[in-house]
Amino acid sequence: VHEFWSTQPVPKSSEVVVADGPLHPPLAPELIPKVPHPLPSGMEWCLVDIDSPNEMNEFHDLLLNNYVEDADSMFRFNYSLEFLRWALLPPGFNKDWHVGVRESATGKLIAFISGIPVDIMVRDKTIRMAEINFLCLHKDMRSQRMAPLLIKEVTRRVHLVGIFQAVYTAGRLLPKPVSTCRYFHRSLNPKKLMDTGFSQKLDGTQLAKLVSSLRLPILTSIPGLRAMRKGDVSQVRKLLNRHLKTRYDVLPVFRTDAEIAHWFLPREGVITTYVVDDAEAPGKLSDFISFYSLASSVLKPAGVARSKGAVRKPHGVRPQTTHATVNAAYLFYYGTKTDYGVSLTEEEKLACGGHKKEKALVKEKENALIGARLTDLTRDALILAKEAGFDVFNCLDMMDNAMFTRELKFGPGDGYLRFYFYNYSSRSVPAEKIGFVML
Ligand code: EN5
Repeated sequence: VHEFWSTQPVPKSSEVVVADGPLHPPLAPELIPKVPHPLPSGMEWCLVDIDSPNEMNEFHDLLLNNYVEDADSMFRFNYSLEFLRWALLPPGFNKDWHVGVRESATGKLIAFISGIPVDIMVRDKTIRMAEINFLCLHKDMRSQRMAPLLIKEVTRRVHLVGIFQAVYTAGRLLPKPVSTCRYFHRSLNPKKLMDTGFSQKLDGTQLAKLVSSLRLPILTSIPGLRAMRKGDVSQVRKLLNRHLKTRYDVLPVFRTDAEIAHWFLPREGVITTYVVDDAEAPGKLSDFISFYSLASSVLKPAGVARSKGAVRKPHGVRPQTTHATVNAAYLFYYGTKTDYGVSLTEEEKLACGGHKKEKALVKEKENALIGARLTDLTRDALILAKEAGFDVFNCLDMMDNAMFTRELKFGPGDGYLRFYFYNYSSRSVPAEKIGFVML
């Protein structure tokens, strides 16, 4: 069934993985081709120079018209130019991993795939990987078996620097996910979400009820919450690495302050990070939370007639304003120290009667504290996102997110995100143990 994937080092769909490890060992240099895989005639490989405004416009355009859509083709991701620069130029990036395909006759960019380097910890092992993203084929080039060529070519370029594992995500089911996460959405602008078909149609009374149930405080609640700045970088690094390592089974390792500065220092319209600067110890951070900005183009506004007379407006419903995009904030990483030094009272210890039970009770207390803190942090993030004009706040059921989604009125979406490794077979990981966010 999988003409391509059955030839690749990934687990079969039917397989139940019981031990972790590479599917093949590192390749000897002489086994790695030194020149690109051939393309069908009339097409050629190119690099997309992320620093070239012209080439970036071409790349942006390709994604704008041809990248990922929801299952009903109502929305398409609309990554901004500044976002793409942020995503593709982290410290240690490799320009050879920004791979394009052009039509020889016209020079038109018709396909793209990218990788960036990342250290991923899978349970107790840390593995240097390529993080593959933005695989995109022009709609006119679909079903020509081009995606396998792009994947093989980026794989070759990753092999050339001595990296033999990769991580990627897709909405689709391929062989074989290490984890499946579901999208959750929290409306900030219910009227616009309804008008664009992002959320369910409601009548006036129902909408009024919904709007009032979704009302948020005007002001954030956590004392000392402020935008992250340069001087916070090394504390955020420690807070984040420790949070990820203590809570999850699959996580990135942030090795340098430069990486943290890149991924977290606020960039207008791209990434927002807030830290909690403790009032009792000014300058000592206790928590942080971040979200990135990713709009979706509205492809088929719900209830708006596209051609004259095609749809009759229901009686009493005024013509709807059309919206070109839905502006979404996506939860990125967070970290908190609230669980530091949780211990049991003498009373609790006595009631436990056993080391194992004591450990379980400590975990339980930590979870309760973390859950309450993350709820407060994320509620403040919702307030900030609404204030900044976002229409919806999205997250997955990964990390500790299930601890606050219900209370903060997130609801499940119709989309899933599956996590995959290339040349690494891993036992499956429950969504709440995934600590790695892909853009
Ligand atoms: C590259 N790394 O399906 C791969 N989005 O739920 C990326 N649904 O927005 C792959 N269909 O549920 C990404 N509204 C895969 C995801 C592709 C995009 C996608 C889904 C995620 C989505 C929306 C719109 C559905 C439109 C019809 C959705 C319901 C919102 C409602 C708000 C209030 C609370 C309940 C849910």
